[in-house]
Amino acid sequence: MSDYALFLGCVIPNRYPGIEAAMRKMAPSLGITLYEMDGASCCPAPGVTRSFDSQTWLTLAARNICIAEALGKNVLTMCNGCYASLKEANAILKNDSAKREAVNKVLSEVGKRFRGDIEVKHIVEVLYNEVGLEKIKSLAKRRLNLKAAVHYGCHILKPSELREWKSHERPTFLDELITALGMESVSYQDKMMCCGAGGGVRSGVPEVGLDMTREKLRNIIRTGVDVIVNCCPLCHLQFDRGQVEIEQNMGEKFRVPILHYIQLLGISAGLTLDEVGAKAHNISLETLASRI
Ligand code: 9S8
Ligand code: 9S8
Ligand code: COM
Repeated sequence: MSDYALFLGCVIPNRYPGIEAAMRKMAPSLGITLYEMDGASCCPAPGVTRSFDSQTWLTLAARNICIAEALGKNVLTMCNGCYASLKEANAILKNDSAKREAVNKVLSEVGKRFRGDIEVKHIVEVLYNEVGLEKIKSLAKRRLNLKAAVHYGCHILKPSELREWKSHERPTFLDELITALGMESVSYQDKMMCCGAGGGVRSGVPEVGLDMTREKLRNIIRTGVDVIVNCCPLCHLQFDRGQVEIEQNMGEKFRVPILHYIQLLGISAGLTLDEVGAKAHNISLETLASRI
């Protein structure tokens, strides 16, 4: 049994509550007990806040980490961006006493102090390294006759010195998690390319972001997949909502269903499309209904 403090971030509770629902419903069978991080804020988003003011970024991230420290639990996140902020801030604060003291001076005003005694983990990391592929296979009750295109996203892989994956250029962990469910994971051109949303691009220069998303979608669609699987709610948003935006603004229609891996695992273990939050998706999951 592993205990984790669940860090939701912003996009999951506000846009895709089904990702949280799938996580909570799957936790018992994964041997995970979740604890609530009351009072947690935005992580804050690494590619945005950190780029503007790294001191503010570090302090806000430290405040969130303190909530998990008070629970005495490691942090579990389902978002690449939240993983990046909290994992990197945690490493900086553990190793740099001057930065730690500066942050703690501010945190003392709200009665908090960074101690440095917990770890930050991504759900995919926990599934691959701790739960393990054999256990995942045993949970896959439904045989999903689906072909998937995996999108890793940037922050789950880089910076490589703070990520323990075997390869950061040609990773396979997410593909292996897919094939463990009896599905096929295809290779496609520029698989490791950014979705187009990160670093504030989705908000600041949406046409640039959508141009990148369209390129990825074109490369993916050529392989004839049924679904795009991600492990980051911002990538999820960019591919899901982005398809509607591309159709409206660029006149190109794709309509490929998008699933976060924890939703896919949930469906494979017997959850309904409704239970993993299908209604919140812009691109209907109905095409999957007949295949599962
Ligand atoms: S929180 Fe606020 S904007 Fe976001 S989802 Fe993930 S990155 Fe952290
Ligand atoms: S890719 Fe590039 S920066 Fe990031 S992780 Fe999630 S959003 Fe999509
Ligand atoms: C991407 C997060 S997951 S951010 O937009 O780069 O901050």
